[in-house]
Amino acid sequence: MPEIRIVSTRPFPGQKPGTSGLRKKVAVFAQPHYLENFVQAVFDSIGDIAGKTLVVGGDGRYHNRAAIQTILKMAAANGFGRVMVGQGGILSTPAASAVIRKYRTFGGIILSASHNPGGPTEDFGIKYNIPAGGPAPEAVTEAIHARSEAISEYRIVTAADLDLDRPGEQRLGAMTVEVFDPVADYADLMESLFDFAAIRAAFKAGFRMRFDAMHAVTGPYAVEILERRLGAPAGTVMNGVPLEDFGGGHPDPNLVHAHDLVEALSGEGAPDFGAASDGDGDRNMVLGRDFYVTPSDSLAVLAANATLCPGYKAGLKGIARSMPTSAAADRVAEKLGIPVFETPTGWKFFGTLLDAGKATLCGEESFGTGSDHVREKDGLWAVLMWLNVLAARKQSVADIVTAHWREFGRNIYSRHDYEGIDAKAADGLMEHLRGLDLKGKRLGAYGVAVNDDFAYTDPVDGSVSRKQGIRVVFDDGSRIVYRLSGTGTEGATLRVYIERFEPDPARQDIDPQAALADLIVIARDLAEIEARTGRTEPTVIT
Ligand code: G16
Repeated sequence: MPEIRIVSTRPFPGQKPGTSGLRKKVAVFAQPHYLENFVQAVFDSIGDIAGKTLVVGGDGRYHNRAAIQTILKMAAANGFGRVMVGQGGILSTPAASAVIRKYRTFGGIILSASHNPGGPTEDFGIKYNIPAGGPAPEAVTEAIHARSEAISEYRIVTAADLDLDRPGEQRLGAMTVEVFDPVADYADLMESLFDFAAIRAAFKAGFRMRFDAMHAVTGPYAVEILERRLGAPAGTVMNGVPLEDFGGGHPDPNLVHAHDLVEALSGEGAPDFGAASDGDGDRNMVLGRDFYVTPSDSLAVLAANATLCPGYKAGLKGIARSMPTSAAADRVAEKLGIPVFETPTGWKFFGTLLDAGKATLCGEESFGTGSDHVREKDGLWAVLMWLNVLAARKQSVADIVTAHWREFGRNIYSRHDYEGIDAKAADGLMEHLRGLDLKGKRLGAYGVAVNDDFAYTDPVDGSVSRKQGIRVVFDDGSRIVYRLSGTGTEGATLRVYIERFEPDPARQDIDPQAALADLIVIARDLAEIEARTGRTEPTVIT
């Protein structure tokens, strides 16, 4: 039996999970006791773990394997009965959620900093997902944080590292470690939801796509599902080999960072469909030939077409979207006669709605779409749902989205990010906005109908979350929303979300930056962005 060591430690300040877990630079995580303290705080906060099963895996970024070895040794010392580890330490976030649920485990630990870059000088992250498969709700993350501030010791066994590449069972003291295929269960789940025969037939008939895995975790999943099970030609998956530094790129599927894909999808002769996913496989970006689908529109289009997919034939119970996400999905919900829920940013807020059967589809403007099949957003799921819809409707992406606007109207939408700004300046800017009282006032051509800091009461468990973003909603339904990102590791990122509804088909085919120009100026002036941050332009526009 390996020896269980009880190691004295002292709290590290700031082990507070953000929008999705604890994200810091690798050097922070790699310092002695840092990861150990956080993992012990998790184990101390989640109830009786004796003999239970835990799922562990990550997006394969630098430090993934070292962190997994530590977590395994701590899990054994803390009394877990079994740990299921994705082979090679790999497990996409949605696949982890699927496995946690399928095998009725006591939750899982996912190692990822999502779309943030990886490598020795870049980012790392860790989060605990509950037995339902979703990110821990705020009550749990707050308990973990509180525990991390009071911690004085952690438990770990002294043992040799385990072989994470050899499938099957190994022993670590009284605990069993099972190394399993990270792709198979997930691929089976996808096959149960979508019309693989129709998609296969479309590929056979010449339909072409590119999937950019961005050298992140979805490579092996996409090759198995798209190229092997659906018969797409080899080479459909680009950048399919997961690398510890994602090939030096940002594994962030947006128009800036997935530029290879954007290029591949432009011009005559380009493929019919393009998609990309992020570091840990939960985000997605969808493109047609020379056509970008905003995540907000993607949610609305998928909701309107969901019954074309076998897994959603019975219809949707409801739709949930985060507050800054455009109201495009609300118009679909209205037509379908189903409820729509507006939650704070963060997938964790969808969990109670999905568990209670109140919502079937969820989406966020931050390139997140998903359903009640797991409790995380799911990049490849969204890609497959689009493929199913395209195979069933036999129209182009552009035609489907344009027809959607004609039917429902278009919520013209854009997000402007100011990345890496001074944290104090960012806080000052938000405080300035909080101090404004704009209701009833006029800004340019717009009268202000609502001006508040968004607060949310969960309709299932009654929990309240405040300070979730400053809203300026105008009489005609146009909006400006401001929030600070909760996922960055350097300085602060200000996000400004701008939206206007356009019911007139003759005015819908327009560049969003042009259509929103007056609101963009109002948004910059109101927040005094240039004076407070020194920035004249956003770093990323999506
Ligand atoms: C995480 C959360 C999402 C959230 C996103 C953006 O995504 O899971 O629910 O919308 O962060 O958060 P922020 O605007 O605070 O940066 P991911 O893909 O980073 O895990």
